[in-house]
Amino acid sequence: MTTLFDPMKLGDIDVSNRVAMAPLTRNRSPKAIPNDLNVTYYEQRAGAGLIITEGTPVTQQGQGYSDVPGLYLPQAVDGWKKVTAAVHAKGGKIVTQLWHVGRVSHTSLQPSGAAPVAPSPVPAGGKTFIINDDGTGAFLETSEPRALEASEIAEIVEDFRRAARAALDAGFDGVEIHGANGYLIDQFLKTGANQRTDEYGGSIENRTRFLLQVVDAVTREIGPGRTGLRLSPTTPANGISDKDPQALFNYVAEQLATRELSFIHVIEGATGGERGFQYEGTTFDYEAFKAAFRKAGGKAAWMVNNGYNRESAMQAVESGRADLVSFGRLFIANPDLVERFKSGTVLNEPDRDTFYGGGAKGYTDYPSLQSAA
Ligand code: 8OZ
Repeated sequence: MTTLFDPMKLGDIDVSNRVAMAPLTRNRSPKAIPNDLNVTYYEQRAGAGLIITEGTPVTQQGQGYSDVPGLYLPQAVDGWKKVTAAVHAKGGKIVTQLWHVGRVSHTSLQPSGAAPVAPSPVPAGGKTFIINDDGTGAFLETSEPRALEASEIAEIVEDFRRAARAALDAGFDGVEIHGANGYLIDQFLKTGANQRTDEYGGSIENRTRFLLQVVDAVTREIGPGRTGLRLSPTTPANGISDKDPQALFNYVAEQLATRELSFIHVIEGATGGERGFQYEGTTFDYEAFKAAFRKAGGKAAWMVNNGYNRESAMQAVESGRADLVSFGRLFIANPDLVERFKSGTVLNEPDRDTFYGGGAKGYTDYPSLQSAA
């Protein structure tokens, strides 16, 4: 029987166990450059089978939050080199999450204070986290977006490709494309945000075009075995919704199946919330989604996320329902989460007040079993 603690191959990436660290926005990289505090944070968590970094915008236009590290400045690549070296020295594996927020941004974060971009001029209606000049943080309404021209879409695909190359230059084992949580790729996929009438809107095939162009550009650049993808079929995060997510994602599954990716990372239900959440008037079956992928020949590892604990994660892997499970909040509070899961030890509680922004407090000062002893 396969267990949560068994090694496996994720495409070209060998991992020592099936406990992954989920991507977590922490807003502790001023000027979009990873620093020594970030090195310590990731190094402490190298026991994860796979670390997926926080979302790293592929361009400044892809930024939606203050102080998140990017992959578009040479200094950021140098900063990430220290992170990947530290994680590798501890025997860990680490991929970075390639991110474009689309409409989930604020003019103050955009080049020349411009409007954020989106498939269509439909506001997200949510909030983004901004750090003021005095260092205090605030959640502000996202700004009104403008619709992308088709030629600009091709440029963003190219931005993803370039960032994937930068990721390998920075020493990452691969990348995870952020196709989830109401950000740009999810905005193209779903009817609630995409009102286009060109080849990027309307039919499921058209709405999926941008996702597949990004996947193909990234896999051509760094290889499919180093490329993962995160999806959230039914999340309401950042004001996103869809009229028929099952039909959409069964098509996505079939299209992805032929692309030999490293892993598919599925957020079940509402991100960080109710796992049974459904869009109004729809029902989505996660088992059917996975089955559609396997039936179409998809071999990528299947990673699940959202509110799992030790028992439910062990059960998910032992039953074969998932190959890996990722943990966000538990990894914030427990740098040695894998050791704690193995021994069944009590876990540290995460402190919400220090999730976004700030310094070492609530970031690198959670005790490991070893440091506590
Ligand atoms: C929480 C706060 C800010 C960003 C996501 C990148 O939901 C995020 C995010 C989460 O994927």
